[in-house]
Amino acid sequence: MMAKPVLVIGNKNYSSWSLRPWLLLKQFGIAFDEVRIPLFTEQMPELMAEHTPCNKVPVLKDDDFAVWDSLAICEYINQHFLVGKGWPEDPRLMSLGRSAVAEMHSSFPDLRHELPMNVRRRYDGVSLSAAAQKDSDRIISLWQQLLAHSNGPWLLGQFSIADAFYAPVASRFMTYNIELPSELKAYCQQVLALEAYQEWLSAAKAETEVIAEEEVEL
Ligand SMILES: N[C@@H](CCC(=O)N[C@@H](CS)C(=O)NCC(=O)O)C(=O)O
Repeated sequence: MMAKPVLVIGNKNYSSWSLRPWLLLKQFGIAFDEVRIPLFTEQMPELMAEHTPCNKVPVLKDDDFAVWDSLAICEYINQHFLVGKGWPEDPRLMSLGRSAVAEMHSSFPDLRHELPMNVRRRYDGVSLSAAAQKDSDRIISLWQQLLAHSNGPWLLGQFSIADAFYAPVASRFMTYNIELPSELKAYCQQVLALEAYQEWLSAAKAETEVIAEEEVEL
């Protein structure tokens, strides 16, 4: 029997990068083991060195082969475990999805900085800087474009890598109660209602670590 892949992740409450491949594997019913490494602790470098020289989660281990970086991992999962089902078949829809995922990977620094993922908390009355508001507005128009093109209910029609990639944003929008057009609020609620997301949330609630820099004080 082939060994299950192993996903090395960080704290479920805070690690937005880890959530992406974890959700993709769960949504597609791929069996895997997970190793959780507490972020920003003294033991993290030593624990990580066992898996990769890159001191960052997530990392996917397939036998003794390691892939790091959430985007590379999702593409590896797509090729090796999902026979391409991580993307829609329609080439244009797939390219739109790839553009959206690349944009998520390389953009929105102000939103990420001001609204760290914190799945177990709920805030009211957060005010965004102009730069973070611009990031948020861009994500809103991007989601609207994808949903209009695909007809939903997921960003590219069926659940895909794009939804896994934007799940941490959906989580942030809900955590910080960000005002959204009604159809996008419904999209975020749909992400949070996934059984897999609920499993992640329960585990996050059971975690005891608090990373002060990731906790927004109003
Ligand atoms: N671009 C990387 C970013 C990974 C990343 O920054 N991971 C954070 C946790 S969410 C981390 O491991 N930080 C530890 C550190 O920087 O020492 C990816 O997509 O996987």
